[in-house]
Amino acid sequence: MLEGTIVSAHGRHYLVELTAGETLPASRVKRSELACGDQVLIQRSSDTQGVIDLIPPRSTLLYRSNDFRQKLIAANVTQIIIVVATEPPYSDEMISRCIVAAESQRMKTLIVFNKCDLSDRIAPTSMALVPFERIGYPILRLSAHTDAEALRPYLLGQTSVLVGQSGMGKSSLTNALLHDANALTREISSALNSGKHTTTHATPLSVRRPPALIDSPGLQEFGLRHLSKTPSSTGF
Ligand SMILES: Nc1nc2c(ncn2[C@@H]2O[C@H](COP(=O)(O)OP(=O)(O)O)[C@@H](O)[C@H]2O)c(=O)[nH]1
Ligand SMILES: [Mg+2]
Repeated sequence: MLEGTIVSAHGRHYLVELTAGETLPASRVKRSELACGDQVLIQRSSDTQGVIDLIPPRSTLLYRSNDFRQKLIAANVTQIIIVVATEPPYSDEMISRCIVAAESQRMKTLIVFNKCDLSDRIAPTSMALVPFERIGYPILRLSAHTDAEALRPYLLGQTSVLVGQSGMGKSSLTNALLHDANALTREISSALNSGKHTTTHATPLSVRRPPALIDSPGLQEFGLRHLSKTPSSTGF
């Protein structure tokens, strides 16, 4: 039995990074869903394929849900990084929902205000973020194109997931901070897309440590059906 971490999830097909550093495509026999960041035990079924056998308990699980289904975003993360930008327009409600999801799992929250190189657009976005800053959520202003490194100190000692709407710059930040991210993206595509399974949704991409950083597909909505409004279950 080998130990590993799920670094990519496509339906029931996963890519697992083994403790020795090798990545292995793997499937899951049972129906339960797994997420990027899950620590698993895996059995090799061939030189190039594994079967996930056991998922030890998760310390945190970030997911969204509506009346019909739930969608896992990341497991075992300690910090949620909400990415917004000068453009395209973003939704305040989405930020609030991400914060609620993070608080319910007792995760740290950081808001990254990206694309600050587009200086003529900074002012209105800054104003819109003031309420979040006032209630205590740190806001880091940067540009993934010119100073993504500003984010690196915040990643130290944390396992982080980047969340936010599509187009905000999550993948740009990931690529800028993780040198092998592009290579790993290609590796994941070829490992998971070969064969009969076609990709039906974007891949959450988690990349080799350090820093432990998980990219995620753009959110259109963040349903919180699984949380009740009472203080005890949300942690507020
Ligand atoms: N000007 C500018 N454009 C950016 C920056 N970061 C990302 N972009 C652009 O925004 C678009 C969406 O970026 P992407 O990383 O794919 O966003 P994602 O959907 O959140 O992963 C791309 O065209 C990027 O080149 C930035 O810091 N400045
Ligand atoms: Mg992306």
